[in-house]
Amino acid sequence: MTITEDPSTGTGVIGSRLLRKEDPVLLTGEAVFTNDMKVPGAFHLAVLRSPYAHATIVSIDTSAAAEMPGVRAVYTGADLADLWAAPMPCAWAVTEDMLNPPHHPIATDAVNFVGDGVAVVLADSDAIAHDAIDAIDVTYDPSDAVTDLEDALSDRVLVHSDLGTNTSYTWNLLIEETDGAVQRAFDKAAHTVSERYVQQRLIPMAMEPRAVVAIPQPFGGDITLYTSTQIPHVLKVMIAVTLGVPEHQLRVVAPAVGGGFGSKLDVYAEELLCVALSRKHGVPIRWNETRSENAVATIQGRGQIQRMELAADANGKLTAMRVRLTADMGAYMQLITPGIPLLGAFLYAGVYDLPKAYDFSCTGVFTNLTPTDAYRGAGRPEATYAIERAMDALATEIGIDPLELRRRNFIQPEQFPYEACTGLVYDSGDHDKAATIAADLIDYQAVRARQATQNVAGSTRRLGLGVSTYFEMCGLAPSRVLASLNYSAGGWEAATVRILPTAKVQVVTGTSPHGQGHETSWSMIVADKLGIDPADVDVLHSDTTIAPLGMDTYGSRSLPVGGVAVSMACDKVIEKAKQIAAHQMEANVDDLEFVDGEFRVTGTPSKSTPLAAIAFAAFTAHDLPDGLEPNLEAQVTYDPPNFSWPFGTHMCLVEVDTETGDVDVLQYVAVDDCGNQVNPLIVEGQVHGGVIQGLAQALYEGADYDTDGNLRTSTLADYLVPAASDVPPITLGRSVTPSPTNSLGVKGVGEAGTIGAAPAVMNAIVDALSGLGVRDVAMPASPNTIWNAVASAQSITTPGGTQ
Ligand code: MCN
Repeated sequence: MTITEDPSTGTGVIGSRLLRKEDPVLLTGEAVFTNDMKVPGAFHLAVLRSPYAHATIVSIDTSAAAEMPGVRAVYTGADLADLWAAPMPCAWAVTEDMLNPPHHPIATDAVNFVGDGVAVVLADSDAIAHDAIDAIDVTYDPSDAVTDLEDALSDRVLVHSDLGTNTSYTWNLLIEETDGAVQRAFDKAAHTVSERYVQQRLIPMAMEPRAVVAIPQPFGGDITLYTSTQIPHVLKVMIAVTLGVPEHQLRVVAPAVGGGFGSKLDVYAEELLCVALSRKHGVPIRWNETRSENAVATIQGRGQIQRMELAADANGKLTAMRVRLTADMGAYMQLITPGIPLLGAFLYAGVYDLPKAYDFSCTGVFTNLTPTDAYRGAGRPEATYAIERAMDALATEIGIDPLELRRRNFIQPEQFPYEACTGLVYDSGDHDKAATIAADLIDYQAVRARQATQNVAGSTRRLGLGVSTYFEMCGLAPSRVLASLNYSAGGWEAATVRILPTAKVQVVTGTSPHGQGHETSWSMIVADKLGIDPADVDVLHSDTTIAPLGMDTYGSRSLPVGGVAVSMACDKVIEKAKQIAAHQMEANVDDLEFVDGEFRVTGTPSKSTPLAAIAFAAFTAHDLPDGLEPNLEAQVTYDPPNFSWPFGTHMCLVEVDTETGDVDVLQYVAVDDCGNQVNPLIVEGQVHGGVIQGLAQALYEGADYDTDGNLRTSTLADYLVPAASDVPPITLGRSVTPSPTNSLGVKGVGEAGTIGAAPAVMNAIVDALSGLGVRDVAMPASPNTIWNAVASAQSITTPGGTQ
């Protein structure tokens, strides 16, 4: 495996493959998830959910439910109307005229998707609450449901009739210089392709469904919310706004969280219900989501139709790009629903040197389906899919190898920092290097030769090699850029480093890990900086009282923003310790250096004081410089100057059985460049997980709805999350191009695998079948879909007719 050296700093803890310190508690089952909490006296909440995708609520009779033993209260939406100070929050009004109908935790007059909340029960146990739900009698007046995106655009049936349209917004990215340039380039192009891709809806299916416990304090109105969330800090602010609860009386805690993948980057009805009802009743309220409930009541991801046009000159050099996107919002806007396509808008040009001839437009439409929102990659896997599939289509059109076409278009290393066609500046990259490592690992030329002998006329097992390259925009994000996109929060992150009297260290971080290993990574950064053992560092997080400042975890932001903040806080605390050391050593501050955990007089290494002695001196405060506060603690709030720009090349080798439609993934190669790696073991784990999620979109997963808006894949028997046995051999290579934007030289990696994988797999499948005339295969590429694609291309008559 070709691996370039890991540049590391300090003692070399950074860059080492330290086992994750958070794992023992998870592996032994000792970790406490929200639903594990024992809360005496709690009422259990259950939500009655609409069985119709689109209906008017005619009447609700709760009397039978209310009389059941153990039932404490039953509420309809109308009963609860006074509890809401504002509608459910959407933090991203992407245009000024974006339509966003008010949405409350429980519906009042109409339901707009299967799973929409209609009434709630509070009872002494979950079982009683669920039984009581069944005893509520609701009369609905159902109407046609809008379940198809293109049908939604036609406004044939309106999801929210008072809006007069299903279109919420249209957002364009056509910068001034490109005006006219796009059409001129298409007019002059030697080659063009025009493609249509469908990003099926995906169900995030985190291993732990959502769970909530709200506990009011006995006096004074304070309340603590325990919830399986990625965003305790954002949630606290949003609850304060939506419920009118004074923010200083709210504490939000995310205990152990069993994955989120973006789906727990949201403000959910049940969180608001538990807080509001625990205040109303003065008792703890808890709610636990069932697996099938999770499939409809937690957001879904993707759900886009992409139209992608490329123009190229005779050499295949890209000259212009036009993207038209229709994005499925679902029935309502959740926290950042409308912004997801914008996160992709900046990446359709991928890793390619596209002139300023880029025209992007997206339209967000309502449907009678579960709301969509962030799902691993959020907009960026979709963008990468479109450009990488279209590059293969262009290669076919021109008649050259897809990797060669990519090479002709790569942004070259000397072009960085590179101002992209979108106006954003990519800080660094070396795409040819990543592609070359991947090609070596998969033995690209040998595979092409194998294909030539295997994919001959009559062959029913055909080899396909798929390439996908990507640039990712992560580390979200500079606050000013977020402001320019109308996003209503900042992109900074906070960290405190506190050296305790015995030289053990506490780190307080505003990130909120839920599987990414921040406790280990942040300990390694601190250990490296302070010259101590990572075991001597404790990382405190995910509790807004312990860590009051933070912007939480999503968008692969935690290391390039939060981890960098930790590193900066170390620098700051060292500076303070240096003042104490200089005072005690009777030296000039400027003459001291901090090396291997001790302060030394530069040039006189024998004259030194260990950090531990300074830590104790700060505690006793017996002999500190005048005016210096007696603590060794530093806080940093870091707003990054740019996004973080990881990149990479993935390649996939498949064998497709044309008689059964079965796909065998023979080899998968991922080369992801995320700059310096704090912990390669964690990075590899993140890439593995991401690749499998991307591969799952390509081969297995898809939220399947009937035309009435019923989800047909609401259990794990129907929704095909890959099992360990479905995971192909994955070979990882890496290149290391340190980020010049931050002091650690790091870029995020949490979504990279997902971004690279789906196009690599689908390009491989289409490559395998291209000799049979297949140009595209829809995701998920199930055996049935593949068989039909082959049959259709070959015009075979099947028992069901011509397919
Ligand atoms: N890392 C590193 N060196 C790098 C980059 C990252 O050592 N150059 C390490 C970091 O120190 C951190 C981990 O990799 O321990 C991920 O860091 P980062 O890329 O900053 O991503 P975040 O921590 O912000 O995680 C968010 C990302 C996203 S957006 C989704 S979605 C996702 C993902 O992480 N959801 C996950 N990975 C997940 N992993 C698990 N187990 N569960 C989820 O829900």
